[in-house]
Amino acid sequence: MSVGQNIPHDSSRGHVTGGSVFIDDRPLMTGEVQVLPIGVPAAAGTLKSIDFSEALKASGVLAAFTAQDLYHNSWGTIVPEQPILVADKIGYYDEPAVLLVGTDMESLLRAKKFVRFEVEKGPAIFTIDEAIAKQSFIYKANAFKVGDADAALAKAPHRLKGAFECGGQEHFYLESNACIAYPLEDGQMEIHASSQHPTETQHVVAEALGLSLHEVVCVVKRMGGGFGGKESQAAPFAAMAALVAQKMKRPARLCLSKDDDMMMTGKRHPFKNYYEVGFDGDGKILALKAHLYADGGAYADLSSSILDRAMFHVDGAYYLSDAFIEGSVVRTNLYSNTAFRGFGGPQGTMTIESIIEDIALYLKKDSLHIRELNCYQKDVRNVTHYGQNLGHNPLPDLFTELKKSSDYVTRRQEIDAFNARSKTHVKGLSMTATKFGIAFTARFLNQGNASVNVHKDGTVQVSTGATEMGQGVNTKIQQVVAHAFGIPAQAVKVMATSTEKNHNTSPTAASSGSDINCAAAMKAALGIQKRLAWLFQNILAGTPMNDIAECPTLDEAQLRFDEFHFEDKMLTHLPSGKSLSWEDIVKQAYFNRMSLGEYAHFKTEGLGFDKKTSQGTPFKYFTNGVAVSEVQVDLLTGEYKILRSDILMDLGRRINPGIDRGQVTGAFVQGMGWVTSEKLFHNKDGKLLSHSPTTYKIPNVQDTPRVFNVEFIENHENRENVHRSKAVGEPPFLLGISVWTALKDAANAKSKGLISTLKSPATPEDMLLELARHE
Ligand code: MTE
Ligand code: QUE
Ligand code: MOS
Repeated sequence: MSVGQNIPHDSSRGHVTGGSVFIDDRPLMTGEVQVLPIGVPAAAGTLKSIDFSEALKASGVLAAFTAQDLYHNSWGTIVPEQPILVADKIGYYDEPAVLLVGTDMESLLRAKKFVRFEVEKGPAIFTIDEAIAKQSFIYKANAFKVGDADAALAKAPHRLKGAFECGGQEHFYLESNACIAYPLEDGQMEIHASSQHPTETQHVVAEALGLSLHEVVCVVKRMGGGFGGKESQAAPFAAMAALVAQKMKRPARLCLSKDDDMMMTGKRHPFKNYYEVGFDGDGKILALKAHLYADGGAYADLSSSILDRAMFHVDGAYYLSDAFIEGSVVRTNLYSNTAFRGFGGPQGTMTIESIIEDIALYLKKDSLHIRELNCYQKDVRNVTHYGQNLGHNPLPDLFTELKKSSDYVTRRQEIDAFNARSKTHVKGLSMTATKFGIAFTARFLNQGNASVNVHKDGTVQVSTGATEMGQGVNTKIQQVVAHAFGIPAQAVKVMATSTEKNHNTSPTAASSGSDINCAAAMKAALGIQKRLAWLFQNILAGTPMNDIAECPTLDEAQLRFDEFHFEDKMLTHLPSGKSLSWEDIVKQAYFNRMSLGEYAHFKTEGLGFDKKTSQGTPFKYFTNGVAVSEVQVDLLTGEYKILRSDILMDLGRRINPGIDRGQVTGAFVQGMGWVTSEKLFHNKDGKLLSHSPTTYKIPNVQDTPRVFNVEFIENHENRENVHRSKAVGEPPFLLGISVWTALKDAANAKSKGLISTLKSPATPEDMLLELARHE
């Protein structure tokens, strides 16, 4: 019974002993070269020429390559418009333009300063409002429409109009983008990359080098974190390394420094969302009109899908009867923004959570009252603004239970008393929710494949398209396969991901990596289980080995599969109670010349969304949770502490409770960092200034909630997914928003009627400025 157990992450030992191999831990090959990409020193305009002649004379430098050396110089997951290396038009400051190649990184870093760029600077756009004014757009979404928002707004007793703004976020994975390209025979190429999307890496490398897909293999053992940042943007760096490997016929290693990675790669999309909301005197939302603007940066990347997901999540946990939601992605002269845990969901949901705090202040009511009043219900008010029925909806129960277990009502009273009394501090309290749609909204991505091989000694190797980035997908796959065969988890190894074994795979993303790949692996395992059951059925019937026919399909009814049970390293025939050990049945299958390997393809059923009408079922199911955070702000400095956060989530029946707990706490803290201390600064030329941990502040252990309670509800109703589990990777990120709404609640406690203008992130400095508005 491996499923449901807290077995350790398959790399936990390796990560703490140093045994885990990341890209730059791979041993140096004879003749291997190092690659250093160098970015242009301007955010917009034209690159006229690059002079690297002096750099080439430096010791240790072997070569330099530019856009002209590539067979094909554009890539892009959705729109192929981004250069791998700048050819002429410049998109953003520090955009890679030249590859310096040498024997070692020290030499390359010394030689870097001798590279000269001739640039004709052009006008640059750095903000969403500038981009709107100049009509600089990448994508406009079809509007989402339900009811009649204009009429409902006109009739609403109260209206608020405003703009909600949130900033970008650096992924801050511990392993920067990294890859090594090994040239093989006949011009083939083997890429080892830190990538969430080996298939796209294979694709971009092949195209850039003028190869076909069958001439390129991409292998991913693991990542030192991805968080969405290595979904699309790992690929161009692999193409750079592969270009060098192809030209020099030597292995080429490209491992970015933290600073270069931060300057060159995209981040979470900043959003500025204009809205008008109508509500009644009790706080019931009657209408919402919104236009979401995402800052896509210089290129399209995944921005259109990210905007879509923001528009799908603008309801948060709250029913909208009449809504009109528009969305646009603007083009600016900043690094191209990309996938980041939540994929637009946080930016959408935070808008309505912010609006609810405003309504509460306006009506002088507790924000939790407004939330409970508007929360999606079970039988009525349970259809989203895009027409999907929520099905089994635990949200009302989650609110009720957390309100009780966190002692919300009493603490609110205590906080009110504290705020009336204290001259030096102000406290805030707020509960927010997550209702995260599980599935790629791009329907074709909801597929995967797996192969399961049982070896003669009964141990098992599994290969899928899932990539391990710390989230524990390998451990979950290991558990479901071990469970299927009734063998210990240690008897199953999940192998490195490779496009040679699993092809045409989707990125490990949208929180559905574990769902899809566990399902594919279980399907493959089932094929083997059936053959073993068939064999045992024949053995029990006394069929001579030579006469055992091919295993029939279940429909042919000769195999009574449900009479067989795999558990405790035994295959048991339930009616007779007879059993054979796992090792024995495997050996017998081998000697009887039966296949002990299986490949399976899985696709998520039941998805259908019509882009024209913006109605349908984009998601398989939803993962829900609620969190309540309490903060204390110093009125003199704006500095704050998170005194307590309580989380309650519905993850169905968890495959690995410990791993899921880690995902919940990790995502919450990452979300909290986004809304509090993680702020990106650029100079007037658009160069990123906050490009290292000294200038970019992620949460550390003292910043996390002083009291931190994480609990789960029992839910055995999720029949949609593997062993009734629910996806966990991204949904709890949105619960970090409760820290920001609590900060807003604290500032609102000092408001004399002014509606908050607090933006996200709310750094201590921002808190001080917001408090000063109310003096
Ligand atoms: N957890 C760790 N430790 N490291 C990561 O990079 N990425 C997150 C989440 N949890 C990430 C993580 C993101 S953005 C996604 S989409 C999911 O994991 C992907 O994995 P899954 O689909 O298997 O849950
Ligand atoms: C969530 C995601 C992704 C998504 C949609 C989601 C994602 C992703 C894509 C995507 C969309 C169009 C493409 C493509 C990928 O959509 O990660 O190749 O053509 O890559 O709801 O996480
Ligand atoms: Mo996660 S942002 O879908 O890689």
